[in-house]
Amino acid sequence: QVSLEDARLALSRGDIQAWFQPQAEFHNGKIVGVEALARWRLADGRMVPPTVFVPVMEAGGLADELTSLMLVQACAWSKRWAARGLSLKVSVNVSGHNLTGPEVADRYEDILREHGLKPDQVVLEITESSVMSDTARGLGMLARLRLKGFGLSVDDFGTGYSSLSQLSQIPFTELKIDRGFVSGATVQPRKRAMIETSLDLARKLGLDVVAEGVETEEEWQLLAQLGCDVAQGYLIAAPVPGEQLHDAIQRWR
Ligand code: G
Ligand code: G
Ligand code: NA
Ligand code: MN
Repeated sequence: QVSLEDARLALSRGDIQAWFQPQAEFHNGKIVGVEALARWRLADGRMVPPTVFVPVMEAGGLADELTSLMLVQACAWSKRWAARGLSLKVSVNVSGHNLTGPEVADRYEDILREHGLKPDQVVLEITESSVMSDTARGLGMLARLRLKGFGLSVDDFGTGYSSLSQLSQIPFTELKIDRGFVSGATVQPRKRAMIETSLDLARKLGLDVVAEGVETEEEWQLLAQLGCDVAQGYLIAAPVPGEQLHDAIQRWR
């Protein structure tokens, strides 16, 4: 649907932007973080979904360029929000294609330093486990990032893209419960059981728990009662461009 050349051009022209979706603490509703999500707007206004262009970029060797761009934008916005009194952690998605060697970890650290951000203000969400869970290089690079102070989150927990073996090998700080378990959990005991078991494991490993795809007040109530720490989903806000984040947060509660 999109060519590698299109993707390369879009990156260099600035047609790819980070949008941000807020994350709220269950216990008081306070917004404590955002997830950066890549958005590509074509000249005619149509959007190319990340599920289409991210794999093209990854296959074509552009994974690192995309992630660096997302980190730079996350840092830049983080500083602007801080100036407006919003102190937020920023989560950025990475995949096995990003974990190519120690020099990449050093560069991510450099990007933060250039923007005056501390690594403990940034969480890297690990998707597509396969590539890195079986390479020593990927595991080594994640360990290096963690030592530098970056948070590490296991994304889509409970789906095929994340696994218990990943959890045991990588020094994660956070677990994101996949929205497939959140949706329907109020009426399906089996989904609720999956969430309870994930929470139990996360507690024992000392991980923060983020519930993804929270869409209704009923889901919020259930997840709060079960003991999740942080919620992300349309109930709070959809992903928005950086300049709209402040307003999106104002509309929430
Ligand atoms: O934003 P949306 O829900 O459409 O995202 C669809 C998928 O694309 C999600 O799995 C999300 O993690 C992924 N995605 C969005 N932005 C990025 C990015 O910057 N890097 C990577 N690797 N994946 C991303
Ligand atoms: O795989 P990852 O968790 O990064 O995917 C995030 C994706 O989920 C983004 O594309 C985002 O737009 C989408 N998303 C965020 N909140 C909700 C929600 O409440 N419901 C649904 N269906 N999708 C959501
Ligand atoms: Na993610
Ligand atoms: Mn997810």
